[in-house]
Amino acid sequence: MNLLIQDAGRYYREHFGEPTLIVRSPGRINLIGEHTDYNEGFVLPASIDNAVYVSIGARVDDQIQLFSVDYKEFYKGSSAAISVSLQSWANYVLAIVDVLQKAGYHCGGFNAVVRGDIPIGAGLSSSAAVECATIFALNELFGFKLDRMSMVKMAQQAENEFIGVRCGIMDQFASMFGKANQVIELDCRSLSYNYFPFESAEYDLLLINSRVKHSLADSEYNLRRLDCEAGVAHLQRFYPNITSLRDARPEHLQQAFHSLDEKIFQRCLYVVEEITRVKEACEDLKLGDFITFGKKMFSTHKGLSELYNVSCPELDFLVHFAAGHKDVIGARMMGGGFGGCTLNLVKKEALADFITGISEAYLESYGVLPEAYPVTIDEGTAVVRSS
Ligand code: GAF
Repeated sequence: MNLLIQDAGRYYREHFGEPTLIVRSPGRINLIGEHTDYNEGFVLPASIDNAVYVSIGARVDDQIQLFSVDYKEFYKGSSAAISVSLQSWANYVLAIVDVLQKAGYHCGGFNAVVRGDIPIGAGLSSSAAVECATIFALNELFGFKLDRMSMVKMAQQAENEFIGVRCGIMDQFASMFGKANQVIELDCRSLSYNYFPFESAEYDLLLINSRVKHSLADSEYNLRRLDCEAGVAHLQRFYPNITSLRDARPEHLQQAFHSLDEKIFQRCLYVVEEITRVKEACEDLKLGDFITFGKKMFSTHKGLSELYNVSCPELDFLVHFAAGHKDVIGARMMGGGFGGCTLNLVKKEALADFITGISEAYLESYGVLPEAYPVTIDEGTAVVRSS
């Protein structure tokens, strides 16, 4: 059995007795479509084999008692009085209890143990995984009968309101709806989606962790959202039918540009171009045209770095190195930005050589050895053990 499931069960037994169930929720990658989700665009995520495990059981009182195996810390509080904790890891569980209760789903007391192997701050959505595991586990434990999409929306709301990050829906959606070996093309406006296999005999996906820890709660993420909203408000003066950047074309931006702030224009241009790029990139992948797809990854990085300004020197260095390697056909920063991982599309037989080369170069420039994780696309949120 998976060692992390064992840990989640073992620590639960040590502190609380026998758990009722253990839920697994994965982290995610996103092949293309960055900062498009909250602009009602398209994204192409997939759930991965790194995950969070939550073992859980009900209590007779209204207490919430949590133990984090990774932080080696307890949290104790009452489900009747949820407030933000100084223990940041616990807040992702509390955020879910808060959103459930505000929606009328009463949570009794419960014990839970949290264990995971998603690198924190690496842009792989460890926080969304904790939220999804918690809401899935509480839904089972207290019989709320919520469907997956409702849980995704509530987990996003928990992140927006309790944690204070105005994230889009992608991360919680990917963690909840992922399928082994499948990527998900999600329309963030209609929330319609379809799966298709990511299959290549020639290329592998590889994550390189810059080990620069990003924090989405840092105001920059929320500021980008405000910039997009300012752009839409401005465009609406010329084009009343534009309700989000999904509706805008580069020509609209050019037309409105004479009176639009340069920075806002650049932010909007990136988003508008990226939304189109995702649609085209999905077609490339469906046709098995990895070379064209890879070129789009580089274009996305350029836009994120130069127009949307969410990269950092370390991520730019990693992408630049990848671009100069003959067996890497695509690379870009991934996720919210300001640190975390790059995603690389690399010839299978060149993986080892690329990892050695990029590690040595990065170490020499930044004094830090980056981490390399070959990507395995795995199942989304599920109960992995019940009593
Ligand atoms: C973070 C957010 F949580 C997502 O909603 C998404 O906006 C992403 O950054 C950028 O594409 O992961």
